[in-house]
Amino acid sequence: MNTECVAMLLAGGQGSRLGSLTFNNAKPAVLFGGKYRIIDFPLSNCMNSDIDVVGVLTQYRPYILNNYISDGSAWSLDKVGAGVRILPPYMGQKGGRWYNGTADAIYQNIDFIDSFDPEYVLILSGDHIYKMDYSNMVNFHKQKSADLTIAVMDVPWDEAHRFGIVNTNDEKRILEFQEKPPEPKSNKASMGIYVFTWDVLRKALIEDAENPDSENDFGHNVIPMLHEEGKRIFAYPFSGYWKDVGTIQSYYDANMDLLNPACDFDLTDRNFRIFSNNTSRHPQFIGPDAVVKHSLICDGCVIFGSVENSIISHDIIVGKNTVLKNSIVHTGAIIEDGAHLENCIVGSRAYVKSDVRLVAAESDNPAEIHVLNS
Ligand code: ADQ
Ligand code: ADP
Repeated sequence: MNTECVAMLLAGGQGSRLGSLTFNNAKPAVLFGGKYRIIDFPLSNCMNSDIDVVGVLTQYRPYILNNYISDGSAWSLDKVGAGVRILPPYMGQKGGRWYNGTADAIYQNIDFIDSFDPEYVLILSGDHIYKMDYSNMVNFHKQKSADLTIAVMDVPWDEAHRFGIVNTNDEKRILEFQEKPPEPKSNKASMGIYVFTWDVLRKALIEDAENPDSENDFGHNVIPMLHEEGKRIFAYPFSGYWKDVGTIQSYYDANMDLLNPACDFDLTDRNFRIFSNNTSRHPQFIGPDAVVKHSLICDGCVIFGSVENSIISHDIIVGKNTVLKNSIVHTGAIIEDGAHLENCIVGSRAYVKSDVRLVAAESDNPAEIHVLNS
């Protein structure tokens, strides 16, 4: 069992920018690419990186997420004494409280991490779509004798203000770190993926918790504090596909990337598979007059109409003479005969009546992607 590095997956943010997709569901449990949920990506990455212990920090509407993670076997995270553990906020002898910032969520679970006596702790987010072998990042951290390693990648300059921004020297040591600066000095962005030497992080979390002025957030507080203390902080460059799907627009775009042949995000790579925990369903049924083009269609669907450039999750009924184009449909939705949807996201169990015609403009404006929910 590998306990040299323990992963902690931050899955507790409310995800309010995903609107109705997170009304009754935590962001990491939102469906993605038809058969997946967002959390499949970090969990599968852990599996592909030989990480055996993953703590999942939840607090916002965790029911579907808990149910979905189950015993972790879908991602081979079910070894005796290790595996995936859901860590909600809890009551102790001194009382209990909700997690404040991201650093507080880890602080409240120091005992959990200590019980594995790890050398390193990997901090992950539950809202990123990417494939990464974390063992390469841990090796980089060791080679640099780092206290903290932050995965970074170049982002478009006009988006840089949404991220933690770093400046490095030739050895990739971080000389400057600014969390979401209004006027970024570089476009090298933190991906919110950190490898910490546990001793260093443990002390930093305690110090941060004792500071009444801190918001207990990694980006705003803990990383700047370690930087000021002169700790060895390095940037691990990542160049593959990575998308933070925190907004409806980025969520829609990342889904559509799966249908874009020019996009280099490949879910068919057998050497780096993404796993999901799906129940068994009947094979999809494509009716006699159905037209299905350039789409992902999952099990349990019954399709009579026309589906083009769309992602259709499980257990969906698409009636006769319907048109579904450039759209994403979540589990259990029913689209009645004759409905017409273009550039839409249809939420789980939505019922779209036959007279519905929603054709959102193909534009970069998220407001124009309709989200229908039940
Ligand atoms: P943000 O994405 O803005 O920036 P944040 O909103 O704090 O960071 O969320 C990080 C993750 O932690 C999310 O998965 C969220 O759901 C979860 N989370 C938030 N609060 C939590 C809590 N109290 N308990 C448990 N989980 C919680 C961060 C970095 C930036 C970096 C971007 C990259 O701060 O520097 O550029 O990620 O996306
Ligand atoms: P899958 O079976 O592919 O994992 P589902 O969407 O069918 O995905 O749901 C997974 C689990 O979450 C099921 O047990 C289901 O009953 C539950 N679930 C899904 N959506 C809701 C919801 N809106 N409210 C309560 N439970 C839900």
